[in-house]
Amino acid sequence: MTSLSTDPDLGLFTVLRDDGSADPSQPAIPVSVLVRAYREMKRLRVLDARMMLLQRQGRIGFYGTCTGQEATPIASALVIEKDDWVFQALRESSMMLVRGFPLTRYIAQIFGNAHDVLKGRMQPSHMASRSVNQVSWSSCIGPQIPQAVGAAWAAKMRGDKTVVLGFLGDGATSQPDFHNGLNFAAVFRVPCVVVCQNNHWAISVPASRQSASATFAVKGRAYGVPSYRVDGNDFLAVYTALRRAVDHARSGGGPTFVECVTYRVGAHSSSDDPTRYRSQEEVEAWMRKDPFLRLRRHLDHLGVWNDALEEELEKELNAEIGAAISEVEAHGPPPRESIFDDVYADLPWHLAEQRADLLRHEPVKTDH
Ligand SMILES: Cc1ncc(C[n+]2csc(CCOP(=O)(O)OP(=O)(O)O)c2C)c(N)n1
Repeated sequence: MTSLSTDPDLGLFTVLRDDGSADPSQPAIPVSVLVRAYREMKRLRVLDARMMLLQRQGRIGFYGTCTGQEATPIASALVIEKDDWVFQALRESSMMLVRGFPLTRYIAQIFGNAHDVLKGRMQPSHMASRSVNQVSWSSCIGPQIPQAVGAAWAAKMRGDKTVVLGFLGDGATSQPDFHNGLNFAAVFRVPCVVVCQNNHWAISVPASRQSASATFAVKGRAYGVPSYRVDGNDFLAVYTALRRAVDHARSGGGPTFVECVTYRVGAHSSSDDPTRYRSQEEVEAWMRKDPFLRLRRHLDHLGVWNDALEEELEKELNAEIGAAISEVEAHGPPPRESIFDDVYADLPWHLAEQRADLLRHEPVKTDH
Protein backbone atom coordinates (compact mmCIF):
# COMPACT_ATOMS: atom_id res chain seq x y z
CA MET A 1 0.00 0.00 0.00
CA THR A 2 1.71 3.21 -1.07
CA SER A 3 -0.93 5.92 -0.74
CA LEU A 4 -2.05 7.90 2.29
CA SER A 5 -5.02 5.63 2.44
CA THR A 6 -8.72 5.88 3.10
CA ASP A 7 -8.94 2.16 4.11
CA PRO A 8 -10.98 1.40 7.21
CA ASP A 9 -7.78 0.60 9.14
CA LEU A 10 -5.83 3.32 7.24
CA GLY A 11 -3.39 0.95 5.50
CA LEU A 12 0.34 1.58 5.78
CA PHE A 13 1.91 4.47 3.89
CA THR A 14 5.34 3.54 2.50
CA VAL A 15 7.60 5.30 0.01
CA LEU A 16 10.84 3.29 0.11
CA ARG A 17 10.97 0.05 -1.83
CA ASP A 18 13.05 -3.02 -1.00
CA ASP A 19 15.53 -2.30 -3.82
CA GLY A 20 16.30 1.14 -2.34
CA SER A 21 14.25 3.12 -4.85
CA ALA A 22 11.44 5.49 -3.88
CA ASP A 23 7.84 5.46 -5.05
CA PRO A 24 7.93 7.99 -7.95
CA SER A 25 4.32 9.06 -7.34
CA GLN A 26 5.38 10.76 -4.10
CA PRO A 27 6.98 14.23 -3.96
CA ALA A 28 10.77 14.06 -4.27
CA ILE A 29 12.74 15.00 -1.15
CA PRO A 30 15.91 17.05 -1.85
CA VAL A 31 19.09 14.94 -1.68
CA SER A 32 20.58 17.47 0.76
CA VAL A 33 17.73 16.71 3.20
CA LEU A 34 18.22 12.95 2.81
CA VAL A 35 21.96 13.17 3.47
CA ARG A 36 21.42 15.48 6.45
CA ALA A 37 18.81 13.02 7.80
CA TYR A 38 21.21 10.12 7.41
CA ARG A 39 23.95 11.95 9.28
CA GLU A 40 21.53 12.90 12.08
CA MET A 41 20.22 9.34 12.36
CA LYS A 42 23.75 8.03 12.58
CA ARG A 43 24.70 10.65 15.20
CA LEU A 44 21.75 9.58 17.30
CA ARG A 45 22.64 5.93 17.00
CA VAL A 46 26.27 6.51 17.99
CA LEU A 47 25.21 8.81 20.84
CA ASP A 48 22.70 6.27 22.18
CA ALA A 49 25.32 3.52 22.18
CA ARG A 50 27.84 5.74 24.01
CA MET A 51 25.27 6.86 26.59
CA MET A 52 24.29 3.27 27.38
CA LEU A 53 27.97 2.46 27.95
CA LEU A 54 28.32 5.45 30.28
CA GLN A 55 25.25 4.29 32.18
CA ARG A 56 26.66 0.79 32.59
CA GLN A 57 29.94 2.31 33.83
CA GLY A 58 27.99 4.29 36.45
CA ARG A 59 28.94 7.64 34.95
CA ILE A 60 25.31 8.64 34.26
CA GLY A 61 22.19 7.53 36.10
CA PHE A 62 19.51 6.82 33.53
CA TYR A 63 19.10 6.67 29.77
CA GLY A 64 16.56 5.55 27.15
CA THR A 65 17.65 4.87 23.60
CA CYS A 66 15.79 5.58 20.36
CA THR A 67 17.53 2.79 18.45
CA GLY A 68 15.38 1.51 15.58
CA GLN A 69 13.03 4.50 15.83
CA GLU A 70 15.31 7.28 14.58
CA ALA A 71 13.35 8.07 11.40
CA THR A 72 10.42 9.70 13.20
CA PRO A 73 12.20 12.26 15.40
CA ILE A 74 14.73 13.16 12.71
CA ALA A 75 12.11 13.56 9.96
CA SER A 76 9.88 15.57 12.30
CA ALA A 77 12.70 17.93 13.22
CA LEU A 78 13.61 18.48 9.58
CA VAL A 79 10.02 19.26 8.56
CA ILE A 80 9.18 21.95 11.13
CA GLU A 81 10.24 25.61 11.30
CA LYS A 82 12.33 27.41 13.90
CA ASP A 83 9.31 28.95 15.67
CA ASP A 84 7.33 25.69 15.89
CA TRP A 85 7.02 23.92 19.23
CA VAL A 86 7.71 20.33 20.25
CA PHE A 87 6.08 18.50 23.17
CA GLN A 88 8.00 15.27 23.15
CA ALA A 89 7.49 11.85 24.73
CA LEU A 90 10.36 9.55 25.75
CA ARG A 91 12.19 9.18 22.46
CA GLU A 92 12.26 12.48 20.61
CA SER A 93 14.87 14.47 22.58
CA SER A 94 17.27 14.32 19.62
CA MET A 95 15.01 16.77 17.77
CA MET A 96 16.66 19.44 19.90
CA LEU A 97 20.06 18.61 18.40
CA VAL A 98 18.71 18.69 14.85
CA ARG A 99 17.23 22.11 15.62
CA GLY A 100 20.56 23.50 16.76
CA PHE A 101 20.81 22.80 20.50
CA PRO A 102 24.50 22.30 21.42
CA LEU A 103 25.59 18.69 21.98
CA THR A 104 27.59 19.52 25.13
CA ARG A 105 24.56 21.12 26.83
CA TYR A 106 22.48 18.13 25.77
CA ILE A 107 24.90 15.64 27.30
CA ALA A 108 25.28 17.87 30.37
CA GLN A 109 21.58 17.44 31.07
CA ILE A 110 22.10 13.66 31.12
CA PHE A 111 24.90 14.16 33.64
CA GLY A 112 22.82 16.79 35.48
CA ASN A 113 25.94 18.80 36.27
CA ALA A 114 26.86 22.49 36.37
CA HIS A 115 27.00 22.74 32.55
CA ASP A 116 23.32 21.77 32.29
CA VAL A 117 20.99 24.64 31.29
CA LEU A 118 18.36 22.98 33.53
CA LYS A 119 20.85 23.24 36.44
CA GLY A 120 20.67 19.53 37.20
CA ARG A 121 17.13 19.81 38.52
CA MET A 122 15.43 17.56 36.01
CA GLN A 123 15.57 13.77 35.91
CA PRO A 124 18.32 12.76 33.45
CA SER A 125 17.20 12.36 29.82
CA HIS A 126 14.31 14.81 30.31
CA MET A 127 15.90 17.49 28.15
CA ALA A 128 14.24 20.80 27.33
CA SER A 129 15.24 24.22 26.12
CA ARG A 130 13.39 27.41 25.35
CA SER A 131 16.09 28.16 22.77
CA VAL A 132 14.65 25.45 20.48
CA ASN A 133 11.01 25.56 21.69
CA GLN A 134 11.16 22.02 23.06
CA VAL A 135 9.33 21.17 26.27
CA SER A 136 10.50 18.42 28.59
CA TRP A 137 8.41 15.26 28.69
CA SER A 138 6.81 14.32 31.93
CA SER A 139 7.74 10.96 33.42
CA CYS A 140 3.98 10.48 33.86
CA ILE A 141 2.84 9.15 30.52
CA GLY A 142 0.47 11.35 28.50
CA PRO A 143 0.23 14.97 29.68
CA GLN A 144 2.23 16.32 26.75
CA ILE A 145 -0.74 15.78 24.41
CA PRO A 146 -3.19 18.23 26.04
CA GLN A 147 -0.21 20.54 26.60
CA ALA A 148 0.65 20.45 22.88
CA VAL A 149 -2.98 20.96 21.92
CA GLY A 150 -3.29 23.86 24.37
CA ALA A 151 -0.15 25.51 22.99
CA ALA A 152 -1.53 25.10 19.47
CA TRP A 153 -4.84 26.63 20.56
CA ALA A 154 -2.94 29.60 22.01
CA ALA A 155 -1.05 30.01 18.72
CA LYS A 156 -4.33 29.99 16.82
CA MET A 157 -5.90 32.60 19.12
CA ARG A 158 -2.86 34.85 18.75
CA GLY A 159 -2.88 34.45 14.99
CA ASP A 160 0.67 33.00 14.96
CA LYS A 161 1.65 30.72 12.11
CA THR A 162 3.19 28.32 14.62
CA VAL A 163 2.61 24.58 14.42
CA VAL A 164 2.90 22.36 17.49
CA LEU A 165 4.01 18.74 17.43
CA GLY A 166 2.98 16.40 20.26
CA PHE A 167 4.44 12.90 20.58
CA LEU A 168 3.37 9.77 22.39
CA GLY A 169 3.98 6.03 22.40
CA ASP A 170 1.45 3.27 21.77
CA GLY A 171 1.12 2.76 25.54
CA ALA A 172 0.13 6.40 26.05
CA THR A 173 -2.96 5.93 23.85
CA SER A 174 -4.52 4.23 26.91
CA GLN A 175 -4.18 7.43 28.92
CA PRO A 176 -7.18 9.82 29.17
CA ASP A 177 -4.88 12.71 28.20
CA PHE A 178 -4.53 11.33 24.68
CA HIS A 179 -8.30 11.22 24.19
CA ASN A 180 -8.95 14.61 25.81
CA GLY A 181 -6.23 16.14 23.68
CA LEU A 182 -7.35 14.71 20.34
CA ASN A 183 -10.98 15.57 20.95
CA PHE A 184 -10.16 19.15 21.90
CA ALA A 185 -7.78 19.49 18.95
CA ALA A 186 -10.52 18.39 16.54
CA VAL A 187 -13.31 20.53 17.97
CA PHE A 188 -11.15 23.67 18.10
CA ARG A 189 -9.27 22.83 14.85
CA VAL A 190 -5.92 23.69 16.40
CA PRO A 191 -2.64 23.67 14.40
CA CYS A 192 -1.28 20.55 16.08
CA VAL A 193 0.18 17.31 14.71
CA VAL A 194 -0.04 14.42 17.15
CA VAL A 195 2.48 11.67 16.37
CA CYS A 196 2.22 8.22 17.93
CA GLN A 197 5.37 6.13 17.72
CA ASN A 198 3.90 2.64 17.80
CA ASN A 199 7.06 0.75 18.74
CA HIS A 200 5.00 -2.31 19.69
CA TRP A 201 5.87 -2.33 23.38
CA ALA A 202 5.03 -0.22 26.43
CA ILE A 203 7.80 -1.60 28.63
CA SER A 204 6.61 -5.25 28.85
CA VAL A 205 3.05 -4.71 27.55
CA PRO A 206 2.71 -5.56 23.84
CA ALA A 207 0.61 -3.32 21.59
CA SER A 208 -1.84 -6.23 21.18
CA ARG A 209 -2.69 -5.95 24.92
CA GLN A 210 -2.91 -2.17 24.74
CA SER A 211 -5.79 -1.91 22.29
CA ALA A 212 -8.27 -4.10 20.39
CA SER A 213 -8.53 -1.52 17.59
CA ALA A 214 -7.15 -2.72 14.24
CA THR A 215 -4.67 0.16 14.33
CA PHE A 216 -3.84 3.12 16.57
CA ALA A 217 -4.45 5.52 13.67
CA VAL A 218 -8.18 4.78 13.58
CA LYS A 219 -8.52 6.30 17.04
CA GLY A 220 -7.74 9.71 15.55
CA ARG A 221 -10.39 9.26 12.89
CA ALA A 222 -12.97 8.58 15.61
CA TYR A 223 -12.37 12.10 16.93
CA GLY A 224 -12.74 13.63 13.48
CA VAL A 225 -9.01 14.20 13.03
CA PRO A 226 -7.47 13.34 9.63
CA SER A 227 -5.27 10.33 10.45
CA TYR A 228 -2.49 8.46 8.70
CA ARG A 229 -0.76 5.18 9.41
CA VAL A 230 2.82 5.38 8.22
CA ASP A 231 5.79 3.01 7.98
CA GLY A 232 7.84 4.55 10.77
CA ASN A 233 11.01 2.79 9.59
CA ASP A 234 10.78 4.48 6.19
CA PHE A 235 12.32 7.94 6.52
CA LEU A 236 10.79 9.12 3.24
CA ALA A 237 7.30 8.04 4.28
CA VAL A 238 7.53 9.75 7.67
CA TYR A 239 8.94 12.93 6.14
CA THR A 240 6.23 13.03 3.44
CA ALA A 241 3.36 12.39 5.86
CA LEU A 242 4.68 14.89 8.41
CA ARG A 243 5.27 17.51 5.71
CA ARG A 244 1.66 17.14 4.60
CA ALA A 245 0.34 17.28 8.19
CA VAL A 246 2.45 20.30 9.18
CA ASP A 247 1.53 22.24 6.00
CA HIS A 248 -2.14 21.41 6.64
CA ALA A 249 -1.92 22.74 10.20
CA ARG A 250 -0.01 25.88 9.19
CA SER A 251 -2.54 26.76 6.51
CA GLY A 252 -5.41 26.64 9.02
CA GLY A 253 -6.64 23.13 8.24
CA GLY A 254 -6.45 21.92 11.84
CA PRO A 255 -4.91 18.86 13.47
CA THR A 256 -3.63 15.56 12.07
CA PHE A 257 -2.90 12.31 13.86
CA VAL A 258 -0.03 10.16 12.55
CA GLU A 259 0.74 6.62 13.72
CA CYS A 260 4.34 5.72 12.87
CA VAL A 261 4.71 1.94 12.92
CA THR A 262 8.18 1.11 14.21
CA TYR A 263 9.97 -1.05 16.77
CA ARG A 264 11.98 -0.44 19.92
CA VAL A 265 15.10 -2.50 19.23
CA GLY A 266 16.76 -1.77 22.58
CA ALA A 267 15.50 -1.95 26.13
CA HIS A 268 12.72 0.39 27.29
CA SER A 269 15.38 2.23 29.28
CA SER A 270 18.61 1.49 31.13
CA SER A 271 16.41 0.07 33.93
CA ASP A 272 14.79 -2.61 31.75
CA ASP A 273 15.68 -6.15 30.60
CA PRO A 274 13.58 -6.95 27.50
CA THR A 275 14.78 -10.58 27.31
CA ARG A 276 12.29 -11.20 30.15
CA TYR A 277 9.26 -10.55 27.94
CA ARG A 278 10.05 -10.81 24.19
CA SER A 279 11.92 -13.11 21.82
CA GLN A 280 15.22 -12.49 20.09
CA GLU A 281 13.63 -13.66 16.81
CA GLU A 282 11.13 -10.81 16.99
CA VAL A 283 13.91 -8.27 17.55
CA GLU A 284 16.00 -9.67 14.72
CA ALA A 285 13.06 -9.60 12.28
CA TRP A 286 12.65 -5.88 12.99
CA MET A 287 16.39 -5.20 12.76
CA ARG A 288 16.17 -6.34 9.15
CA LYS A 289 13.76 -3.40 8.64
CA ASP A 290 16.11 -0.93 10.34
CA PRO A 291 15.23 2.65 9.22
CA PHE A 292 18.88 3.60 9.17
CA LEU A 293 19.86 0.74 6.82
CA ARG A 294 16.85 1.41 4.62
CA LEU A 295 17.80 5.07 4.19
CA ARG A 296 21.41 4.00 3.47
CA ARG A 297 20.13 1.68 0.74
CA HIS A 298 18.26 4.63 -0.77
CA LEU A 299 21.35 6.87 -0.68
CA ASP A 300 23.32 4.06 -2.36
CA HIS A 301 20.59 3.80 -4.95
CA LEU A 302 20.87 7.55 -5.62
CA GLY A 303 24.67 7.21 -5.84
CA VAL A 304 25.28 9.85 -3.15
CA TRP A 305 26.83 7.69 -0.41
CA ASN A 306 29.54 5.07 -0.14
CA ASP A 307 31.63 3.15 2.41
CA ALA A 308 34.41 5.76 2.44
CA LEU A 309 31.92 8.51 3.38
CA GLU A 310 30.44 6.20 6.01
CA GLU A 311 33.85 5.57 7.57
CA GLU A 312 34.63 9.28 7.58
CA LEU A 313 31.27 10.09 9.19
CA GLU A 314 31.77 7.45 11.87
CA LYS A 315 35.19 8.87 12.76
CA GLU A 316 33.79 12.41 12.82
CA LEU A 317 30.88 11.43 15.08
CA ASN A 318 33.02 9.42 17.49
CA ALA A 319 35.38 12.39 17.79
CA GLU A 320 32.54 14.91 18.22
CA ILE A 321 30.73 12.85 20.86
CA GLY A 322 33.93 11.82 22.65
CA ALA A 323 35.07 15.45 22.90
CA ALA A 324 31.63 16.57 24.12
CA ILE A 325 31.60 13.91 26.87
CA SER A 326 35.10 14.93 28.05
CA GLU A 327 34.10 18.59 28.11
CA VAL A 328 30.91 17.87 30.06
CA GLU A 329 32.52 15.48 32.53
CA ALA A 330 35.03 18.14 33.50
CA HIS A 331 32.19 20.07 35.17
CA GLY A 332 31.25 19.34 38.75
CA PRO A 333 27.76 19.17 40.22
CA PRO A 334 25.67 22.35 40.26
CA PRO A 335 26.50 24.51 43.30
CA ARG A 336 24.44 23.40 46.32
CA GLU A 337 23.11 26.88 46.93
CA SER A 338 21.63 26.97 43.40
CA ILE A 339 18.56 25.18 44.80
CA PHE A 340 17.54 28.55 46.21
CA ASP A 341 17.66 30.24 42.79
CA ASP A 342 14.84 30.94 40.31
CA VAL A 343 11.87 30.53 42.64
CA TYR A 344 11.52 34.03 44.11
CA ALA A 345 12.65 37.32 42.55
CA ASP A 346 13.75 38.34 46.08
CA LEU A 347 14.72 35.50 48.37
CA PRO A 348 12.43 35.56 51.46
CA TRP A 349 14.22 35.97 54.82
CA HIS A 350 13.64 32.38 55.99
CA LEU A 351 15.18 30.94 52.78
CA ALA A 352 18.06 33.40 52.95
CA GLU A 353 18.70 32.08 56.45
CA GLN A 354 18.61 28.45 55.24
CA ARG A 355 20.95 29.28 52.38
CA ALA A 356 23.46 30.90 54.73
CA ASP A 357 23.16 27.91 57.08
CA LEU A 358 23.83 25.49 54.21
CA LEU A 359 26.98 27.36 53.20
CA ARG A 360 28.33 27.13 56.76
CA HIS A 361 28.59 23.33 56.33
CA GLU A 362 31.15 21.48 54.20
CA PRO A 363 29.55 19.55 51.28
CA VAL A 364 29.20 15.80 51.88
CA LYS A 365 31.88 13.96 49.85
CA THR A 366 30.54 11.33 47.42
CA ASP A 367 32.21 9.13 44.79
CA HIS A 368 30.68 11.18 41.98
C1 LIG B 1 0.80 7.55 34.15
C2 LIG B 1 1.92 6.56 34.07
N1 LIG B 1 1.64 5.23 34.14
C3 LIG B 1 2.65 4.33 34.09
C4 LIG B 1 3.94 4.75 33.97
C5 LIG B 1 5.10 3.74 33.89
N2 LIG B 1 5.62 3.75 32.54
C6 LIG B 1 6.74 4.41 32.21
S1 LIG B 1 7.12 4.29 30.60
C7 LIG B 1 5.76 3.31 30.31
C8 LIG B 1 5.48 2.75 28.95
C9 LIG B 1 5.28 3.79 27.92
O1 LIG B 1 5.05 3.15 26.71
P1 LIG B 1 4.75 3.93 25.41
O2 LIG B 1 3.80 5.03 25.68
O3 LIG B 1 4.36 2.93 24.39
O4 LIG B 1 6.15 4.61 25.02
P2 LIG B 1 7.56 3.90 24.74
O5 LIG B 1 8.29 3.83 26.06
O6 LIG B 1 7.31 2.55 24.18
O7 LIG B 1 8.26 4.80 23.80
C10 LIG B 1 5.04 3.10 31.48
C11 LIG B 1 3.82 2.28 31.57
C12 LIG B 1 4.18 6.12 33.93
N3 LIG B 1 5.43 6.60 33.80
N4 LIG B 1 3.16 7.01 33.97
